[in-house]
Amino acid sequence: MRIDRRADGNTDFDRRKFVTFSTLGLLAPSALLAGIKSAAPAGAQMLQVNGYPVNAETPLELLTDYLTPNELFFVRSHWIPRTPDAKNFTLSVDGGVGKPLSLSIAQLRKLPRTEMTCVLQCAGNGRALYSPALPGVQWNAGAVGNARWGGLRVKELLHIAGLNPSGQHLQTFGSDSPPGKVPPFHRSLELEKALEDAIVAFEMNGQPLPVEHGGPLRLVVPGWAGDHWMKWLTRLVVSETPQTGFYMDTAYRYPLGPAEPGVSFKPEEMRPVTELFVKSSITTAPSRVRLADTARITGFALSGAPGIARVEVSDDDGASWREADLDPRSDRYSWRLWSYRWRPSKPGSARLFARATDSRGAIQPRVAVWNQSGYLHNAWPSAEIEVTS
Ligand SMILES: Nc1nc2c(c(=O)[nH]1)N[C@H]1C(S)=C(S)[C@@H](COP(=O)(O)O)O[C@H]1N2
Ligand SMILES: [Mo]
Repeated sequence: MRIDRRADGNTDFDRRKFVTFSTLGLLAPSALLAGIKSAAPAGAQMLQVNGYPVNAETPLELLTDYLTPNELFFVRSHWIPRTPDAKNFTLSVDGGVGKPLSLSIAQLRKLPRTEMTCVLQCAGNGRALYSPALPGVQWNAGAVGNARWGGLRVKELLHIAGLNPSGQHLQTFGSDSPPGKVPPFHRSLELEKALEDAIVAFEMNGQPLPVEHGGPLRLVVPGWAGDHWMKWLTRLVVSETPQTGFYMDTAYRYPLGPAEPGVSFKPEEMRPVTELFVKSSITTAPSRVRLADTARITGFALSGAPGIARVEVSDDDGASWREADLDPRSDRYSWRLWSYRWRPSKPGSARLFARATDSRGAIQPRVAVWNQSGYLHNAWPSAEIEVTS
């Protein structure tokens, strides 16, 4: 991805360059296409959902690798990032700590390292699939990816800083600044979760964290929706209170009670979106198969629970289910690839549904629970296959 380096040393996306990027020489310059490079299949491209800032999802048929290539990984940025040079960059840790810290990437790299493979999914992934339609970025099912994140445990960092016992929340700040009076994307999460397994990551799939994914440093919050994964992370503040502001008090909240179109909830009748809901997606399925043959269907499954127990496929509208094969590769909170060989029993058009069950026994529902912000869509995916004789 091409980055425009400004004279003031700030790194900025140049949208025109970004959307017409083409190392493969295969992509027609178009304001609606964001190209990709190297690791991705020739001709592959991402779908830019809107023009400003950059929100690009990955077509499902490209999400077939255990690790999603960095260049294909969906991008969700509220504002054009303004990140300091990695050279001048520091992460500060302050608030309820005995010894406030200010650390460069080189210093962070010298501390005990950790790596973790986990899934990153936008809370709004699948919003476009809700009916009635909802405002917000119209994601289909591709605002999700699975990567190996390298960095340092938040727990380690806070141990070095000397955590005060009164801390309850970790406030997180990124360096992107919105235009005019628009509220900044500042967030916090419970300190308990941050200490459990969050990491500050400077690597993604063995490469320095790309700037569009928050480089030089971002938060990784395993099992939780993407809005907690602060990009261009510059400051962590231990606090007794959560962060306030639009992105905490109004956005990224999920209704406590049953939601339906026309019923709206006040912020206090909602709770923050945290853990992902159990979900499978179908990435490949043939559109036709001969009656005498079998059809191979593949996909991935994920959850906010640590692990997927099973994925099943039904060809009779959910009346009966058969287990798909799970790929052996997995990590706590990674996605799980699956595949299924379907043997048709009669000619005509068939619809196959998939559903996942996680390690806590939660089963993916047929219909996603509608909510006014269109978060955490997880209805059964389906594929239509024409059986010919
Ligand atoms: N500083 C900052 N961090 C951010 C965002 C942002 O706009 N600014 N977007 C968040 C949202 S809503 C998501 S889904 C993820 C997307 O991460 P990605 O672009 O690497 O896929 O980053 C999160 N972190
Ligand atoms: Mo998101």
